[in-house]
Amino acid sequence: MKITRIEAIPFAIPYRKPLRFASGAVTAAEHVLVRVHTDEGLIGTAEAPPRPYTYGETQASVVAVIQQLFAPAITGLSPLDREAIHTRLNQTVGNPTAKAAIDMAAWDVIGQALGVPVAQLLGGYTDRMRVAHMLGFDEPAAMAEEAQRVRDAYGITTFKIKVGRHPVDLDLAACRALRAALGDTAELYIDGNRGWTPSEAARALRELAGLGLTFAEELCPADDVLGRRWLVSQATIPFFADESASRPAEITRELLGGAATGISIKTARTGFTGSQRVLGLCEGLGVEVVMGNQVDGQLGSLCTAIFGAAYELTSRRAGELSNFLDMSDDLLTEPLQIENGELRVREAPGLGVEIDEAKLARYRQDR
Ligand code: MUC
Ligand code: MG
Repeated sequence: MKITRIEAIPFAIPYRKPLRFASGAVTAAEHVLVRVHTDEGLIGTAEAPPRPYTYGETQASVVAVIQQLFAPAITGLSPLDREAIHTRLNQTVGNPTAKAAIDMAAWDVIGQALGVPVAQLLGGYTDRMRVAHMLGFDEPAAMAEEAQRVRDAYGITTFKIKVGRHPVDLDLAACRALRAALGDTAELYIDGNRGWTPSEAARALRELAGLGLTFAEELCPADDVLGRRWLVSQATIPFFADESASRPAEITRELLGGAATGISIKTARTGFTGSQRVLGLCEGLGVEVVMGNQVDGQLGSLCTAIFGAAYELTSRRAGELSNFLDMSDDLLTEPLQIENGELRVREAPGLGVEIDEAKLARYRQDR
């Protein structure tokens, strides 16, 4: 079986409620649908969510790099030749979500060809993940109200609170409001998207010490090299690296340098193949992981759940799988369902998804 062509289709679906965080905001899912076609007629599908403020990619750059560089580089290879595919893709630096979408679409083809769901091909640990919901910037009372609504509607009891604002006290008030509204049994953690200085972050962690937060993520930039080590050395909860450490070498540097004690794995940027390497590295180093969300749509969220469900280590924590709930629509014929705080992977071969062509025609940006 050979790859014959790769489609990169830009589409835009508005969010009902924009997600705001310290490094940016998402008001519409301006993503790219990637389709890997083969000479056997199988088509693999995945989505790339460009995040200019995180990786420098845009919707137009994802389409261009796939059309101009990646498709010509890997056409003619078998989807099974993942090492050859990645060696060729990595001749171009950067462009993580474009590479990841091609990787996951190739795995979709492999699963379909073998008649096996990708979660089983990857590891087959379980068939579901617990879901964590991400709360973007808002007034403390509104954030608490949203969390209660999501808990009551979907059974979700783990929440990631976006912080990194100024004044810092606004975020501290939001964290306290959430704990008061949700009670002691809810699991809460914070993500600063590099918004604070190390000293602001240190003060925030001290003030939040009694709140029972599970961990903190990217409170200050990794480029504050000594400041971040100073912060992590005094933190009494794990400090997770997300956007500062996505490639294995970056992860090794941050962990061994004392600038992080846990790692967020995002299939949106490392696909399945790269995420396997990241997971193995974290396992070998004895480091905790969380399945993170790149503000993915349903297809991307399902990919996160598929990888997370495949392994024991990634299944320990709730995965960030619910951003799609705020989108006004999506492309899958069969929408994802979150029930009792869990998202199940599918039993069909590959990723188990079908694209609604009428919706794609409506939301695509290139016609
Ligand atoms: C996250 O965990 O940081 C927001 C920006 C981004 O790149 O990912 C999201 C969520
Ligand atoms: Mg993050």
